[in-house]
Amino acid sequence: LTLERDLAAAMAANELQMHVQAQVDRNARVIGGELLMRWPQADGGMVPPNVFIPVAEESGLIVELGAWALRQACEAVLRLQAAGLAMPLSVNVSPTQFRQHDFVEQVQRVLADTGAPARLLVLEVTEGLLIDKMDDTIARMHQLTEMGLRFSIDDFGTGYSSMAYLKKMPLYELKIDRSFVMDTPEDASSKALVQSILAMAGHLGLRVVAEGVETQAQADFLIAHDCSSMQGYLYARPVPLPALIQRLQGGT
Ligand code: G
Ligand code: G
Ligand code: MN
Ligand code: NA
Repeated sequence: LTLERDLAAAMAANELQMHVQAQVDRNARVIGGELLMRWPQADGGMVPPNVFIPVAEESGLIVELGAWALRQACEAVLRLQAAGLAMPLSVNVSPTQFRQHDFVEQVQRVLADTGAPARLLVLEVTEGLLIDKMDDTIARMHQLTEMGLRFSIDDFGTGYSSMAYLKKMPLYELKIDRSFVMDTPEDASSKALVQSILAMAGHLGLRVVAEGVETQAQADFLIAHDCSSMQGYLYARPVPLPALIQRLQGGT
């Protein structure tokens, strides 16, 4: 309850931040990024999102927080574009946010308000979105896709849903969960899972982002199996947007 109250206060005081973690291609060139929310504390620490996002989900604060995140994403896209670095950015959309009756209108409004191009926004959703009202969810995804937005399945392989949804949903990309990437290339079953996901995505014409890439051996394995892009500490940590722009412009 204290956390919930503090989060609401932090949001009202404009204390939350969005960091961006670069995504790279097989040549380690930055081709996009994921926006990740940060809640800095007065003592210099951070409350991690895996602590406060669930609180926000339960209290309903996620609706306001998610709308803010979407606006931040549009503004980040525009700032990159203005710096001559146009590239798609991904933003996490929680199931509660996606299920708001006016979610499509919210997205329309923020695109109109900011002037951000829809084609540079990728919405990351999880398999949890498909637990109920799958037909409504898919219809809504089609509406957003027609507006130019693209969808990515986050934490792919960790949910309980049937893979039948892969045929029905208008998807752009899968993100291989860090828990699978972590144990490659040493662990035989992780290797087999990652290779299978990459092969399946290839057959379905989906891009794949591998998450949590920390070692060159992991990267080499992923590249050898045609993974389209990588995200992880090996390449970049989540940083404030100006730091990413500086890195890309300065070549540092
Ligand atoms: O940023 P990590 O850096 O710790 O993120 C942890 C978790 O929090 C991830 O599962 C991520 O998807 C989620 N998360 C981070 N930022 C956001 C956000 O803006 N919205 C939602 N819904 N989840 C987020
Ligand atoms: O939205 P999602 O669950 O995919 O959030 C990505 C999470 O993974 C964030 O918490 C981000 O800070 C974290 N992360 C990104 N790269 C790495 C990495 O290389 N190693 C580890 N351990 N975590 C990472
Ligand atoms: Mn994500
Ligand atoms: Na993930």
